[in-house]
Amino acid sequence: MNLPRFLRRKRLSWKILAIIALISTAIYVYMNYFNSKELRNPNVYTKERRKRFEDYQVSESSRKGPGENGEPVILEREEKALAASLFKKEAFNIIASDKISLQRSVKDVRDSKCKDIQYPKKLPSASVVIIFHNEAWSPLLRTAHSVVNRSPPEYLHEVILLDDFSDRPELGEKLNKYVDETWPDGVVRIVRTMERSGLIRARLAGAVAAKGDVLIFLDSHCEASAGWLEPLLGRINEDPTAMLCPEIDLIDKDTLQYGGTGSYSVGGFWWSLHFSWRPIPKHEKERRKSDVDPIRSPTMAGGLFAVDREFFFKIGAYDNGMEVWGGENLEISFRVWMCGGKLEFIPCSRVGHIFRASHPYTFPGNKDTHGLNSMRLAEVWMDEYKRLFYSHRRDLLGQDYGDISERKALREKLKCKNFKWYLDNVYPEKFIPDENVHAWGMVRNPSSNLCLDTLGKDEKMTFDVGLFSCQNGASASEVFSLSMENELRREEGCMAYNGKSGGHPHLVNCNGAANQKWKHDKNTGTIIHTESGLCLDREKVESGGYSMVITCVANKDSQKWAFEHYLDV
Ligand code: LR7
Ligand code: MN
Repeated sequence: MNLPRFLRRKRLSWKILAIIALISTAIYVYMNYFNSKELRNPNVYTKERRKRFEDYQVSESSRKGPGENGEPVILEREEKALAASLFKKEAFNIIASDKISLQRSVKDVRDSKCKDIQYPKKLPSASVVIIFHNEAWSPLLRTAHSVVNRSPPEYLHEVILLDDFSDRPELGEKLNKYVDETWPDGVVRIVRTMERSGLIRARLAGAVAAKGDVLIFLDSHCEASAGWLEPLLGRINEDPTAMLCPEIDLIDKDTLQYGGTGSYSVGGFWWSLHFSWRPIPKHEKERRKSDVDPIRSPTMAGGLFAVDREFFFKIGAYDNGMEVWGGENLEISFRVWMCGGKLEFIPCSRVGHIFRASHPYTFPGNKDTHGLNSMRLAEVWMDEYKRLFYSHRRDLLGQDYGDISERKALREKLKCKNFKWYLDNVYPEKFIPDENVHAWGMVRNPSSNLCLDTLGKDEKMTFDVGLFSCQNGASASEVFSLSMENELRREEGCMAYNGKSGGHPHLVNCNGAANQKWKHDKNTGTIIHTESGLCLDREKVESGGYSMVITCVANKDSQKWAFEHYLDV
């Protein structure tokens, strides 16, 4: 054979090994030192970052100044006046916020058991995406600092400040300079959209730019608190199909107090497709073994969540046809459950959020973006149950919600389960006003053509139930159901009565109590309050007044009622 001379020598195998070792070392050095930004889970961080992180933890307890330890800020008289004049623009107390250090300490409000949990040393890395449109300087940067200060650097791949086309001057060059000077190692970087994208497409842009294994989205007025990151990464490490929310603590919009009262609630929704908080249901309490276990939730509030990056894209990221604000939170919640994932709240991960009084930004074209976005989600995900959304939003019928064919194709491709499955399995306690009830619809007193009506009252409050001229299905405020438990109810509120004869029934949260039970006789038309034996009556009320409960009198016109629909007799 015609091999080169050196290969014919005796110690041939040693030489080959040496060459292989040399090449591997070169590749290793190259990957780590020249190309680290491109690695998926590099776990490469500088000693300086580690030291800065440790120093912050040590110094945190001794910090002094306004708002430290999450305390409320008390303003002087002139400052108060200034804050009040700026409240309209910012929808929170910007003066108080500006007085607080961008790196303030907050109370550790976690359950003490959280500190005993051991997480694996090697965890996926996180890209934290903070989207903003014209956010005020101090809350925006306090969000970024809180993330860097309280995330072990080995797990924090990067923080992306995703600017959705802001035009406040300080968010341009000044912000670039601040970020470069504060985080010279590049752990925080700014990405800007080229046009106003709305929060949904802004998050998409952030997700596309992110390189970490896990995406964590935050609003731009948050504060991540001690140990917030590991529980999220630990759980995704166990199950990459789990989409996770931290417990959201309240940062008071007036005093900036960090109120660590994370409510341990879960997310629900109203049929009008607004998000709601609700107590953890019994079946979920029973399923969990400890207070610090993940809590399964039917929906999320929307702004603060962690998800495996690949899984996020696999299940369809977001609907990029949604504009500005609203609806994306329920869309992603329904979708993650229906398409094979799960949604959980993580009690040991706590992040504060400033709940503002209104939206401190414009809605281009003055569109009802919540309404139109919700139409898109109802059409794609809710099957026949979209009827219940439209019964609240008849005004939307016939409006142009754009093209949803891609989203429908996505649902096909992923072979997602249907909405009934979601209701039955994920949210079995959700009341469906027109299914599995004795009767539903308008509750009409035929002789007056008056109907029971909430008169548009806020149903999270207690109020007397009214009467109004029957709107023949045009108004969701006249839809009541006679449930299988013999409640006269709305979505969450039940008609209760505890006064003496002649008092008004009122709507309160359904709780199964005896004073919330009614008996309806379809033939005589009576609705009798079971506990008191008195009858629902419309006597002496004008349109817009209240219904009453008084002594029953046989065959009395003002005590006759008919439901619009009867499902059983
Ligand atoms: O056009 C816009 N572009 C943006 O980048 C409009 C907004 N934004 C940014 C904005 O700067 C902010 O950082 O998007 C973020 C969310 O906007 P907010 O803070 O005005 O929303 P919100 O807190 O009132 O509303 C909640 O519901 C929204 C529905 O679309 C979003 O999902 C928000 O993220 C969500 N916030 C939370 O879930 C925080 C916890 C609230 C609770 C309960
Ligand atoms: Mn917000």
